[in-house]
Amino acid sequence: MSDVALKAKPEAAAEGESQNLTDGFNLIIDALKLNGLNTIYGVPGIPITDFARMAQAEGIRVLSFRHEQNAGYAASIAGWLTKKPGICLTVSAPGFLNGLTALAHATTNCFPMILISGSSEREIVDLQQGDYEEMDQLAIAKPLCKAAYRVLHAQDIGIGLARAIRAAVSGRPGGVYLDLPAKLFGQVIDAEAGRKSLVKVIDPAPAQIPGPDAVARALDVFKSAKRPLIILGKGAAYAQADDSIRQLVEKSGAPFLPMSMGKGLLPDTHPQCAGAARSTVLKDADVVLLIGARLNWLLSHGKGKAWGEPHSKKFIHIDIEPREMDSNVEIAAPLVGDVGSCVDALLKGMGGNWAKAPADWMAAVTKKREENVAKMAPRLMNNNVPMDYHGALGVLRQVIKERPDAILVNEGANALDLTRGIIDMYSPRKRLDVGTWGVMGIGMGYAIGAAIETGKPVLAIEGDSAFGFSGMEIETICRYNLPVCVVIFNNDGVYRGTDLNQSGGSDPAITMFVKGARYDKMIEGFGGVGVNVTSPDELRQAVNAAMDSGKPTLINAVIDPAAGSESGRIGNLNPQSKLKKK
Ligand code: OXT
Ligand code: ADP
Ligand code: MG
Repeated sequence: MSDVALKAKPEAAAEGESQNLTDGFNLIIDALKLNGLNTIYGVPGIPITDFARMAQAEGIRVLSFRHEQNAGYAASIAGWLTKKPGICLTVSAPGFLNGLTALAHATTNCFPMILISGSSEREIVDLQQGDYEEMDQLAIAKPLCKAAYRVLHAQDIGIGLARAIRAAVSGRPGGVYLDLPAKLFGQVIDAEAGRKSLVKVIDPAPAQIPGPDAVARALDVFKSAKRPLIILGKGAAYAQADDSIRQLVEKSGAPFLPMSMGKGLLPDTHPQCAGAARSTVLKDADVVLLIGARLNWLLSHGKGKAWGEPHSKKFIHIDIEPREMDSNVEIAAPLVGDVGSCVDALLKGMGGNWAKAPADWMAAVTKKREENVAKMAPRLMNNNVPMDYHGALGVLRQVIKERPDAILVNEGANALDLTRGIIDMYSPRKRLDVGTWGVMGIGMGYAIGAAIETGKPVLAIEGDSAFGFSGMEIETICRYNLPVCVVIFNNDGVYRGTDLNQSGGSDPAITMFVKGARYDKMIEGFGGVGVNVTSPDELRQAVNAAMDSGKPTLINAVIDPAAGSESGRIGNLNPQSKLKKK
């Protein structure tokens, strides 16, 4: 921690009072650094510009974005990757609101993040007298995050940040809002009192050990399985209990199904991986062990046709949040605790003589998996022009195979669903995507956050629509010279580029973009490398060059506008009118 001695001269010192003073600016910086929070993602402006300048001067890495939402997504993924809250800094009202979507996204996805926003004069805001950017930000943030706090006095900054950190990372992680009114920054207090007021948070996310009865119950149910299945969610990846999870899976001999951001916890090429036999394992398993994955829409709520109902499946559920149990279906063996402690307790209980899952079950899963892989294989080898998704992804799959440490960011509809299925992941926390809400717009923020936090090369595979939500941040990528290669699957629109305006009028159809757009030209304007490719061979060359050079690159990959389908793999969620068309 830097000394809380004066860095910028607070006002009172000029008036000849004590020289040993500090102020809100310095205390916030010192509190962040004391807790190892050394990176801020944000957008400057009133009232936080000087704060951000001083933070940079004091050695905090401050990344300036073009829009707060993207800074917020960067902070949210930084939290997931590091288990420390990612920090997003915004100005008041509009900047705060721009950051709020990302805060809600962090909360929904259980990523630890703190949105710190400057705010206007409390007295004027509360009397609604029309201050500059007047808004009751605390009240608005509350329903969208785990906790929301406001600090009014400089001596409370240390406690305020400590509360925010604990709320973000303890128990189920999530988003926290910290409201800092403009007046707070300039408040001056005695430097020694200020130093003493800071809090270094000890053990911010304490282990949550499962009860012995719950462990014994879970083992009983698991042992009774004839067709066990282990589902690995993004909570399992977040926990960073990678070795224990691998041991549990291998000891059990059961097939495992990785959720999208759980991919790579064990390699997708592992003999027990059931990613390519998804329908079969969900339908036929008799005991399902969920590790850090919720039975939400992405798992058909644990019921219905996808789960082979009527059935007599039993669920064992590991989650840190007790209220997640029985949220959608009855959980036979709830195991409440942190993933690392729960998995270690199961491993201990399994001992050295645990009988592996019946061989005929694993054989049935392997058969289905091999059939699906074989069906897909020829499609991935094509060198067609115009390119289809499979031809392009066949190339990108090889790029990741050769660089298993690279981070893959992915959003879109077809561009998302086909990438998830086709590109194998080999190592944990390398696949970052739209998450629980299916949000378009995470792309460039995630790419920047991942490059900054991990120092690894990033490949972002983006639908052309998805990219548009955060596209301006390619300037940010160029400005910080980050090793990010963006591949835009350009099929002229949302889902497809072939829609017609059903009125017959001259406006384009609602899902259509400018035909033949050249996104590669955008990055050239900022000094990055832009490439236009029309075949898988050209794509291979361009991506390899980008990943090898580490230069900010944007590849416009021209995809057949007719290749996609409505909403990718989730077209069934679109409501349709049963009435006849007019
Ligand atoms: O077992 P079976 O036989 O069933 O086979 C399965 C697997 O076993 C098999 N498989 C494999 N086979 C062979 N080899 C391998 N390696 C392999 N791996 C798997 O393949 C099948 C399918 O497997 P999968 O995918 O795992 O299974 P399934 O059944 O699909 O899984 C179900 C789900 C629900 C878990 C899965 O589909 C999933 O995770 N889906 C996530 C979907 C999602 O979140 N989508 C994003 C939102 S869509 C929409 O909302 C969009 N918007 C609106 C919008 C949004 N979202 N946000 C905001 C802020 N504003 C607006 C917009 C604007 S998308 C969108 C833009 C789209 O246009 P773009 O231009 O960006 O993109 P393009 O579509 O490319 O044009
Ligand atoms: P996915 O979308 O991959 O299925 P979800 O976001 O639905 O994953 O579920 C993640 C779950 O993981 C959440 O219910 C969350 O409470 C839980 N979780 C997060 N961190 C931990 C942890 N360290 N230990 C146990 N559970 C955790
Ligand atoms: Mg598209």
